[in-house]
Amino acid sequence: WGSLGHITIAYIASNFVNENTASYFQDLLRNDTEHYLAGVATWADSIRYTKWGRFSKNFHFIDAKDDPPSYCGVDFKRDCKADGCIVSSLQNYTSQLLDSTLWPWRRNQAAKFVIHFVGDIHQPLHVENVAQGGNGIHVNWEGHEFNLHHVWDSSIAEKMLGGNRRKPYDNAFRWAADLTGEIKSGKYLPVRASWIDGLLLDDPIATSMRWANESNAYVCSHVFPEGPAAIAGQELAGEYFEKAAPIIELQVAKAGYRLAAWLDLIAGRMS
Ligand code: DCM
Ligand code: DCM
Ligand code: DCM
Ligand code: ZN
Ligand code: ZN
Repeated sequence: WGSLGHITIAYIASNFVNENTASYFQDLLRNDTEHYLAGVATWADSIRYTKWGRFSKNFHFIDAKDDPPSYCGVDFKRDCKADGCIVSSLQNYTSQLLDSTLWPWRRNQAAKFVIHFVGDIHQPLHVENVAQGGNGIHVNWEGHEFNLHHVWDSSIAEKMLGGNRRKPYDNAFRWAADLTGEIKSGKYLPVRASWIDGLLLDDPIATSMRWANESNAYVCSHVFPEGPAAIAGQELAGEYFEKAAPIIELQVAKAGYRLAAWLDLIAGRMS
């Protein structure tokens, strides 16, 4: 996701964590405001292109070698590269968060990675190999050329919200309030329990593989409903947008709610 998606997910999570979790992560992240999660949600993107942060470049995705739209699916052994992927990274940084022998700065950094990667794994094109998660597919967006990955990361959500793209925190705060309402008492209330069913703190791989497979299924149904070749060069801000927008909203809501539950489990174990 772009900044808007990541910050929204973090604000949703801060609306659902319990009090103990909030103070635990406010301490660890050295920020006692309501922005303690939102403020670090894009940190992992800010370092991935730097020299020291380059090691984490491949941690934002897993390249599922499936064949959309006829077959979708992620396979950890097949798809996770030897130097890591988003699933192994969630496992690694979750274990670091649970390791009280590590220096606090290591756990601080682990928290920032977990907050970011729980978000990215819910973006369908972060769990797909085709054209490097859609980066190699050129499409049109309101008449301008973009790549498909960027459209799913940012353009669709930005169009849904309107407002000023240069103020992601304001927009994210409002979007998060909206989605929080839908989870608490609106259209997501009947399904929210299923979102956190089977969360296993002792098996972050199994847990995040469920998230990855669920997200990857949308590659077949909504990203490439007629296959990758059919989408190249198409204008996506019309009908395609109308179908994709509800999926993005759902995935962002789910990611925020799951992040809250995951952080609750971690803070619960540590106190
Ligand atoms: N980004 C960055 N530095 C760059 C290029 C991009 O910080 N040189 C950030 C801005 C985008 C985000 O990365 O919002 C996109 O990240 P991903 O492409 O991991 O979703
Ligand atoms: N960090 C690191 N290696 C360094 C310097 C900092 O891993 N050489 C980590 C520690 C923090 C994060 O980067 O978790 C950024 O820290 P801060 O926000 O305190 O600058
Ligand atoms: N990305 C992805 N799958 C890949 C390669 C990249 O999901 N196989 C994501 C990470 C960034 C965006 O695409 O969000 C741009 O990546 P890069 O800057 O590495 O091209
Ligand atoms: Zn992305
Ligand atoms: Zn990312």
